[in-house]
Amino acid sequence: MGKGTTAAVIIGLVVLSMAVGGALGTIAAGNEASVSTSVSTVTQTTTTSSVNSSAPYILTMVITTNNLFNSSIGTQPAFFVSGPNGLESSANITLPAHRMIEIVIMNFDSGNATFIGPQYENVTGTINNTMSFYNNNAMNATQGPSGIILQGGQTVTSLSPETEYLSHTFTVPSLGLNIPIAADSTEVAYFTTGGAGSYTWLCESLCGSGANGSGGAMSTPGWMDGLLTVS
Ligand SMILES: [Cu+2]
Repeated sequence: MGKGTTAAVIIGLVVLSMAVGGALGTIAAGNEASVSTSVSTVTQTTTTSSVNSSAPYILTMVITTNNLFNSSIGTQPAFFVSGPNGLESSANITLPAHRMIEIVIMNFDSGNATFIGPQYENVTGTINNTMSFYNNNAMNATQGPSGIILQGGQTVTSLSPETEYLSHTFTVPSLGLNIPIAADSTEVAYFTTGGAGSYTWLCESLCGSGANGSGGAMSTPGWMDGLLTVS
């Protein structure tokens, strides 16, 4: 919107505001009450969005549980990518090459699952091999309509099945990246991408269906695995 248009909008709003005020004044006069009229103007600021390539690229992933897989398996947990159109499939995740990535994982799964091996309890492939996790920060319906519990966070190098419920992992074996995900938590980690390439990402916990938990979501792209393309 050009300046000329903005000025026209402001004038239009002023005129409209005065007209409404006048109408109110007329009604008020009939009711023998006094109404003060005010004229308000609206100013508009135009923000130019610029991409700062030195800022981290933010990948926000959301894990939800109430996803109908099919009628025989029922619901399964799934990773989604949060994007401009809401929760999008995680089957194909694209990241920029040679860039610091801030990965935010919001896990709404309260379940406990067994990791395929104890090595997946360790954070690897991130800056300092750490991540920060924030528990009990979900909007909690038991705390009343406006209840939000924030109890701080912790930067860790691993999770332990003795102290945390372990839900999932976000693992890219070819990049040495492994982020264990605690139940009901939000986690943030940073890592840098190298050159272009396509890699499998997957969850290394037995969170799917079947006798050993490796079916359903665990073997389906867009649920607990997919392709990560760096380009
Ligand atoms: Cu999983």
